[in-house]
Amino acid sequence: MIYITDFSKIRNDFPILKRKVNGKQLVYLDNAATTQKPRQVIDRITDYYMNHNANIHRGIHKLSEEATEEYEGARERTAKFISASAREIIFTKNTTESLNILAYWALRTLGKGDEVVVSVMEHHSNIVPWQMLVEKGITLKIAGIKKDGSLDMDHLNKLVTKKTKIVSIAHASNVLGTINPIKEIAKLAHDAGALMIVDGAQSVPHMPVDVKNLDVDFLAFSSHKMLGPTGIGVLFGKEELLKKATPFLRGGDMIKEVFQQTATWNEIPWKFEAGTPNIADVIGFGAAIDYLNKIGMKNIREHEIELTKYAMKKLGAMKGVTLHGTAKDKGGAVSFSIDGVHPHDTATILDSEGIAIRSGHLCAQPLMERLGVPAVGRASFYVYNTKGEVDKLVAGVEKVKKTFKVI
Ligand code: C6P
Repeated sequence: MIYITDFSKIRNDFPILKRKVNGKQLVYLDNAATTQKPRQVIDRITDYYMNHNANIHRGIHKLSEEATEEYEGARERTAKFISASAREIIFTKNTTESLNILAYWALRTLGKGDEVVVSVMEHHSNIVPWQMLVEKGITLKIAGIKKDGSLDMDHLNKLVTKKTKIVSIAHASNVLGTINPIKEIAKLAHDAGALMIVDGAQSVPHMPVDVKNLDVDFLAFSSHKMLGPTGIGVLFGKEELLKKATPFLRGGDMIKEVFQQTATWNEIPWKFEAGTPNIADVIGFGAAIDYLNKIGMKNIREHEIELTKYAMKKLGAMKGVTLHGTAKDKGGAVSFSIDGVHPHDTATILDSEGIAIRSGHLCAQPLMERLGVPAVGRASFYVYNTKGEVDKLVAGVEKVKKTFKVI
């Protein structure tokens, strides 16, 4: 187990962190968008293509057996990571696809008079798919937030009724950083007879997440936000629900028997994985999970709390800088505005200093409207970031203020 004091050593595992951008040492603070990859993940993918490449579940030959074993091994590790069983883990393309699979299932099963509840802090991936249901006469209700960016639980309580069939909420906001009380919300949903879906894109990479303890029905997250490759998402679903659900994608590998007009489905989870999957990147994702487990998710959470507190204290003390999202329970995303400066200008000046942040609506336009801003700047942290990098960010923001004469 690596302890918090060893976090500086982690940087050596990430080749990209050595590079320069605009002549300056790269300071990568766009981890909520995607994280960098350690050598261990890159090497695992290379090893797969160099030594084991074959299609899975199909061939009675050594390479196919090895590829299948590695692919299913990654599923086992993913399951353990969130305290689920391997049968409950479906590999998808990303969080967005995972949530769309659920929305398509809801489209087939829900009808007029049914209701779905989300919150105003959702990423577009947890709003736009549910809007498909509105066309069918299903009501989409949006829970509000409080001034500090925490979820308005009183409002949510009022919105969830016997008509509610689905409550779908982000575990952590990609803009505000707010960590929502999912266990409490799941109880609220279940008491009303609704399913609890969680967008875990910004929580699973950053803290221990236990689906059994939270008692959630579905959980979606992405490999690329937790040191793994792009192109891999996860959809966890409780076994009994996955057995009942109709597969959205159909074709090879997801069937048991095919007749001329009908077909029967494979067992879960393979029923939901039609066609040849992204084998190499699932295996790479397995390596990312091994890497995170070595550090320990509790340690990662502690490290990010420390960096976030430090960044919020420093940025929050700067005149003309407004922080968006100051809830007590917060992940490592710090969004801010500088008076009279468009966030794209902020990001451009920071980039000239080698500092990568994200700016824009961050795929959360309803939230921007609620905050009364068109866009924000966002710094987001991960395992390899340091307090020294936060100091560079603060110096960069100072430069932005000077450039735009913000006093
Ligand atoms: N947020 C960000 O910069 P995908 O793109 O499918 O892997 O993840 C979508 C998604 C869903 N929910 C939340 C809370 C998210 O933060 C994201 C991705 C990135 O904030 C890219 S827009």
